[in-house]
Amino acid sequence: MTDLIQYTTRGAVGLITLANPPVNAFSAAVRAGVLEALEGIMADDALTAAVITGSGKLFSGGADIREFNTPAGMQSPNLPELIEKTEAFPKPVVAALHGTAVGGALELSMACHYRVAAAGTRLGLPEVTLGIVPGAGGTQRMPRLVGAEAALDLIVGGRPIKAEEALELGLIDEVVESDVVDAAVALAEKVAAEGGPPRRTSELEDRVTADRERPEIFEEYRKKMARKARGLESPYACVECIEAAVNKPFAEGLAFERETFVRCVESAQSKALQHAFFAERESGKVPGVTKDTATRPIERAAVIGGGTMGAGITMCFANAGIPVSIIEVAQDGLDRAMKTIEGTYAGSVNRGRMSQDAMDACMSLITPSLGYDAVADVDLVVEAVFEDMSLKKEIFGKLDEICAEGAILATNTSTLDINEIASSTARPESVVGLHFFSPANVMRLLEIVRGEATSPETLATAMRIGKTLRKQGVVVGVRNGFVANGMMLPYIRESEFLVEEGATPEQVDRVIFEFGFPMGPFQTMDMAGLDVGWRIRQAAAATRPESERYSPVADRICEMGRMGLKTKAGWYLYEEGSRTPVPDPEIAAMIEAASAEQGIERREISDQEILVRCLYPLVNLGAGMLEEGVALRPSDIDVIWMHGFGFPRYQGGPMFWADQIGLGEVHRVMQELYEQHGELLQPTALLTQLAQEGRSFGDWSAE
Ligand code: T1G
Repeated sequence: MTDLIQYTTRGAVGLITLANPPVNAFSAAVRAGVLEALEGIMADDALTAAVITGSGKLFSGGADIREFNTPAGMQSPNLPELIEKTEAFPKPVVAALHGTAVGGALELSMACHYRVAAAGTRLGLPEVTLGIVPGAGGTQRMPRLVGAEAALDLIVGGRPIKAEEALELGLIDEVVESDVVDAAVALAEKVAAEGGPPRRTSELEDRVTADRERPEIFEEYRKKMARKARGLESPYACVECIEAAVNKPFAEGLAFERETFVRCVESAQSKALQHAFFAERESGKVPGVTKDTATRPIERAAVIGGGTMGAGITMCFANAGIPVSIIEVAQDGLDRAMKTIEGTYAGSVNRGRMSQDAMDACMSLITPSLGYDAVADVDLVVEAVFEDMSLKKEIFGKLDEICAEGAILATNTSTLDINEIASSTARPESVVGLHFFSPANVMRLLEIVRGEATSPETLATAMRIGKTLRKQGVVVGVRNGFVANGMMLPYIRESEFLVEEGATPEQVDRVIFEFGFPMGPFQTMDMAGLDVGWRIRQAAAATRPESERYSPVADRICEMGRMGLKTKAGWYLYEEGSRTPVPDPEIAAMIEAASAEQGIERREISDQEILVRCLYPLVNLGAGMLEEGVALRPSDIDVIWMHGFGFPRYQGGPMFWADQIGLGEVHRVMQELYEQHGELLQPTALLTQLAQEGRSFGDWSAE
């Protein structure tokens, strides 16, 4: 037997323990080990039952995703075979669940005859998030245990539920506060003593028989899920499998599920979603920082600046249960900040997203403070004042004097040089960038900016606090705009050039929306506020080469006082209380005038050209950042764009998406654009090199 399975007996019960760290994934060896152990229990007349459990912090994270589309993934016994043999086992099999039991792990549990879970165990079928369907009977057994409607929520939603809710639904049989293995052994002995055939889930027909009378639930669910499932295939595949569970005999439903799983797991969407899964985890691996790198405990924090960002960042700490002071220099600013925070929480309570108690608990963790005394005993300060280097340096100088030794000083700057800010302190090794994205209490992306002097300990602490704040942290280097906003520049610039050349803002936005973004560039800019970009362009004006093409349209919109949604006018018009963008003939006329001024003859522009003009330069610049070392790996750039700007996850992020097209083609088009539109679109050396060598970003690494 493999050492990935531990086996022992408890009285007349054979106890099988999964021992495949870190998540007890059902690799080929684990599957073979479980089957071998079951066969041993079958052959031993002294044993009357079996219990399956997991070692470490969880039961199991399910099938081994790294084995997808590999021979190991299909190596017998594959998961469906193991699950079928478990359910057919002649002696009672009880699952003892703790921590997390998801995917194939929950599928195996549903094929066990009984399920006991420790309180708080998370149970779910997240396969839809990987672009597949549960492929080991989950879509057939779940409806038989909890009914089709609950099964739809669990399988199409893909989110785990706690054991207590699972018990109410009928998914499990017991929730225990005591030792879950002891409880499972006791239940196994009890069931064995009662005799009779084990309770097989596939034979439970009451729920599906009742659901067969209500075919409308599936159409109603398809309507309900449409917005969130936009562009996705696997949510609809999940619904079809659950429908099959209700309308077909078990064996036929299982066969339908299997062929649906095979179709999905080989799909481009699933490959992209699997890439996204591993990319998010890879981003936590940073040169010079290991699992053994010491980190500093962050028990108290402070935020400097009570503007939109400062208020949002303050909420991040409160939401994570960390006491936090928010500091402003004037009472009215502080009052405004607290009003913003209270209003945001109240909005969540009104929408039912948060309980009043939870809001009160968060508010109790937030201390408004005038002046800097509050930073004397905190472990981490995040500066979030507006983008002025001299002000930031003055603040960091003060923080350096007042903060305790070892406190980490972070800046939320989105464009300024961390190294220069650090130079205003005597502790540059404790200075790091924590670049949040607006709204900071919602957006998951956190760019962790590593300065030249930032110590591994400071960086490791920043990465850990990012996880504590439930952010998707990505470590980036120092560059104007770092990676996220830096790559936004060509995306926005080309979209503005396109409307001067003949497209309309609404056409560009439609193309990008249809590609899978939540909204296009013009609507995005209106939502974020046009003044942000305007200030950045004004700051950069002095250094912009005369020869460089520049679109004056955005500046002219700002000069009219149109700052986007917040002024009900920007690139679009907005009616009172509405966020729906309405094309404005005045802007269309202004764009046409700008085209004429610049001698640009407007032309019909295809959707494909719009897509390529907006996204290929973004990929090209990403390659440049890899060359510069500002981004550690292509998949980090994918994570940044998925979590920072809503790049559709089922496209895998810009670099993965470009790989699927082929860098030879991307380079060919970039070369054409360069010849047509000038040096801003020159292919970077890395893109050129990879294209010439027939390689992909996926097989490039900085080493
Ligand atoms: N397969 C392979 N590796 C996995 C894995 C999995 N299922 N889950 C996690 N890992 C790796 C992960 O890449 C990381 O690796 C390490 O384990 C720790 O992960 C037939 C076919 C279980 C809640 O979708 O949700 O079953 O970076 O940092 O925060 O229907 O991992 O250390 O090298 O996330 O403690 C369905 C995916 C599979 C669950 C634990 N299962 N995993 O969270 O650890 S498809 C999932 C998770 C399936 C059947 C189908 C989480 C976790 P490294 P981590 P964590």
